[in-house]
Amino acid sequence: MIEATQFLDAARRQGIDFFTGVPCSFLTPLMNAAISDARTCYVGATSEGEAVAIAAGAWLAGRETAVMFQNSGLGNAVNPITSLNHPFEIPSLMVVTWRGEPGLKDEPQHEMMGQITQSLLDLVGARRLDFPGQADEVEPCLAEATRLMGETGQPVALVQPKGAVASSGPLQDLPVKAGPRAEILDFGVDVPSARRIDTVETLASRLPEGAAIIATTGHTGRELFTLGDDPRNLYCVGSMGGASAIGLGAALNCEREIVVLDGDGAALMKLGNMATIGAQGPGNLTHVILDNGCHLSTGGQATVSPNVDFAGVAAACGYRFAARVCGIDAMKEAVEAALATPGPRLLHVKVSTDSVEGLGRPTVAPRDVARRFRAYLAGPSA
Ligand SMILES: Cc1ncc(C[n+]2csc(CCOP(=O)(O)OP(=O)(O)O)c2C)c(N)n1
Repeated sequence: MIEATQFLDAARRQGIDFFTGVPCSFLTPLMNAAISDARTCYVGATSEGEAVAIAAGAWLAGRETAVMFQNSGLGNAVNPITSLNHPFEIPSLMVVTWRGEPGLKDEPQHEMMGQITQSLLDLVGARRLDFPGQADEVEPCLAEATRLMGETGQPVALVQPKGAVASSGPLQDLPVKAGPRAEILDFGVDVPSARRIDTVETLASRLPEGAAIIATTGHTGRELFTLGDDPRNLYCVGSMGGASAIGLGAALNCEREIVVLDGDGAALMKLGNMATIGAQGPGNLTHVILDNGCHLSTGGQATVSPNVDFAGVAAACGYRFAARVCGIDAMKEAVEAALATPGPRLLHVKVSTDSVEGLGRPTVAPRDVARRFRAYLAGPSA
């Protein structure tokens, strides 16, 4: 058995001081110690996949990260691990608990995952090391994990068995305080919606110098690329729904304005992300949901977005600016008003279903996109 502080101190010595995750009773000592320690940053996520994406965003902004969750949440994390960490070569330490360990008494819902946790981690390409069993194993374990992450650019997982960490001191957590609810603004009601590519162009040309843009999977990222490749752009070719969580991780760790281009389908897939953004409240984050009412990238199947007031959701989640926008002129006004207000900000922009002839695909490999984006975020902001 080890002490939580031994693990956290050793992690910090390796530069790992940004933690995110979803609780598990096996994780209580480690997670509560990370939350309570003023020298580490901890962001509670609504799902394990969100945590993986938040950590990726933090890494892009220069942090070294650890994600902690129960093995039952590994399923929730498979998509971002395989389509974000893997292609972009974004490393993160992953502490995954071992509920349902064969031979130990546990609940029936953990039995199957308990049998496949290690093989599932192997399958998704995470490198795996044994969780340190005693104090003198902690430092070498974290040093080796850091070496492996540097060498491979991939996550390294430690499967934490029951009782591996001694209970730590009392949890010192700051409860989330609900602030005043933002008034929902309307820009350009009852005007025809514009093409998404024109809307993105209008937005991109109005951003302050030094802003960065994170575009969701599918045609949105391809349209951003078609408008002009730039080191300030991150094209999320996978991790559907993860763009806003990546944006949160980045915004919390850099001064720059971070702009997320989301789709209605993608935003609905990970609606919990908005609750985390509202609670964390980064002033430099603008979340733009480009709502064409369908999954255009996969053939136009309807989403339920006509029934969803994203600006209302954002206001209810604690965003400080929330607006509904329709049309190019309205977009110009809305961007100006949004950027004059501290974030987080949400622009729910109705766009048409027109697609673009000859749409490009990012020609820069995801690995290189991630590294140039990380270098861009590290550079002097305007
Ligand atoms: C987890 C996951 N499920 C499904 C897909 C397939 N897929 C790619 S883009 C897309 C549609 C995204 O819809 P939306 O966010 O509304 O953007 P749009 O297609 O309209 O540009 C889907 C379903 C995927 N890439 N990942």
